[in-house]
Amino acid sequence: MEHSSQSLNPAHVETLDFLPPEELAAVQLDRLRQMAVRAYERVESVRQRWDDLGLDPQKIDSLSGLQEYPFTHKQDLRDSYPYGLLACPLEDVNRIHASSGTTGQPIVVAYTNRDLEIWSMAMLRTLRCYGIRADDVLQNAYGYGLFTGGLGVHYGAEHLGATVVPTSGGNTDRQIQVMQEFGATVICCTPSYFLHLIDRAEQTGIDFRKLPLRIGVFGAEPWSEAMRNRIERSADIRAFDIYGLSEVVGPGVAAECDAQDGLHIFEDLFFPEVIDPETLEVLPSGEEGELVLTTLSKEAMPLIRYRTGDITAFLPEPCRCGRTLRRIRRIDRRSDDMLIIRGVNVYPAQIEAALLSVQGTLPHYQIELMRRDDLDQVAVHVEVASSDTDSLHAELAQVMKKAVGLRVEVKLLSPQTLARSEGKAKRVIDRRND
Ligand code: DLL
Repeated sequence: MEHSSQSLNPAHVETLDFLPPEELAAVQLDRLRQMAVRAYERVESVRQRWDDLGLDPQKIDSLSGLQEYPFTHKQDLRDSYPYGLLACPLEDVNRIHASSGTTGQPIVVAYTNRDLEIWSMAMLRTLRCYGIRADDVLQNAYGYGLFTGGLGVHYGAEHLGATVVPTSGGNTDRQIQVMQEFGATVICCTPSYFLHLIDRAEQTGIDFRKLPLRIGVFGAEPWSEAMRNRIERSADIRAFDIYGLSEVVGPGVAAECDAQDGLHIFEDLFFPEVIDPETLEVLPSGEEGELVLTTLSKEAMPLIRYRTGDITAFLPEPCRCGRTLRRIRRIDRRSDDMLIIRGVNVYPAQIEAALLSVQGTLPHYQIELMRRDDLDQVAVHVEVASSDTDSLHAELAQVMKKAVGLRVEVKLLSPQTLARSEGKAKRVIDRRND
């Protein structure tokens, strides 16, 4: 079967996860050239830029040839808001999603009908990676709307044949009620929202471990291995990581498999590179850098060498699940996440790992940055279950100093003190310019 029709056939699409590497590379090269030519011919700003650099996409004859092409940045999407990067007439666009981002400056992403079908197939492959089946009842608590999480997961799950319960985000008590009454076996939401669901359920005397729930599909924000352990234990489920970003498609770019050891990238659809964010050189497998993605099938808004800002590395070993798709390490931070405190580089992920390594802490925390006497200070607010707060406080202060290399003020809170999020958690509050 032709690879292009395979991409759209639910019965065959999974074979793309297992292609021999040479065959995959041939599919990628063919699609890359077509994609680049499409962008060049149809997007004015792309053509101008490539003409200035003397680049002719017809001449791309190897995957490494892509390295001559300039990167696309988030700012390019903002500057072209809303329709400047479309590679098809608006009447061929079947759906729009948008993300407001942390800065509030919006970006828009567009899909033709074929783009939507391919996205559904990418999501179907994602859900199969986790072992989700047609007889599962899948509660989708990712937000429906301009955010890609809700509808992205929804159509993949419908194509899989699962029973979809489209709760969207929020309305926590109702989520729990639906989960119980409909017998959900799969829950999809951000990891932080799932922790909130667990908490709320406990308060009302409901134990997730006693429900039929067996799989969680968690992503859209960074989470750690320590967080996974806590989640899996408190709900007696397997918690899988799902990665994606609106600019490129939404969820369904990369997914963990049964091995829970890195995420397979759907490389026939998204060509990945890992670059050094300073020198911009492409890094060899195993080295940590910024993930750069090129869409290989998108009609409405092809993106060439999009700098995601997400930090990861390729895992060089083959995966024991047998998929030949390369894996990336879980994304625990972004290049713009880094906090510089009194000259020391600190990532929220380091703080989370340190906090959760101490028994008695709860996975609800917030990092506060302040300025006192012209010096940056960092305080970590964390909810704790323990009543022996004195020794816990001392232990946390010590662990934190070791992990971060700075004195961090630790503030212990009673359970349920911090505001909960229904989508992406806000972990850092910066009051340095207040
Ligand atoms: O968050 C798409 C999505 C929806 C992914 C549902 C997974 C599940 P955006 O709102 O555009 O899209 O945010 C994309 O979120 O560049 C990462 O920084 C972060 N992110 C997404 N998934 C993960 C993950 C959706 N599994 C941005 N781990 C990305 C860590 C993640 N960070």
